[in-house]
Amino acid sequence: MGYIVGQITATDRDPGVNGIVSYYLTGGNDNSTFSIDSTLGVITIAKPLDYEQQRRYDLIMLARDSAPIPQQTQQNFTVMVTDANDNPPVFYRDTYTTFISEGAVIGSTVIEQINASDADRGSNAVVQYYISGGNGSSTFLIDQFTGVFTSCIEAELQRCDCLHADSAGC
Ligand SMILES: [Ca+2]
Ligand SMILES: [Ca+2]
Ligand SMILES: [Ca+2]
Repeated sequence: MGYIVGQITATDRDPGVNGIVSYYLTGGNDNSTFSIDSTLGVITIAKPLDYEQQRRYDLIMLARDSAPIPQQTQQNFTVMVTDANDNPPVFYRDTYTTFISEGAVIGSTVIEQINASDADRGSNAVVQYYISGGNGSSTFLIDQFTGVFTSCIEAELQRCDCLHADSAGC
């Protein structure tokens, strides 16, 4: 807030008070998000911007002289809001619980898929998945991109320290 978005200037050829210009924001200023210095024409942010709420503002500016019967001119000023990475990924479910037989085949899917969404845009919204704890002996793997859980698959045995003592290579 207080960040300068831009400045508008207008000239008026009349001398004296008839040529002193003041600036006003007369339209498109949704939720009073912007303010303008009426003397300098400097436009600043008055309320926090939120790309996820509003991406564009079509402001209408007015330059008016100070004559008793003033003259004025209107100008459009478009503000495009760009995305910042201000949202974390959110899982679709609070918890995931699954039951797996101790005789399950290595490489079988444990949970169909875990999924999270991210309200940002572009690379700010690309979600990758990791197991960050509770996976002692690297019993499980997660596909970083799809979120699919599996028990250790045979091709990964060299980097999986499998719990199954009877599994080849472990
Ligand atoms: Ca936001
Ligand atoms: Ca994000
Ligand atoms: Ca954002």
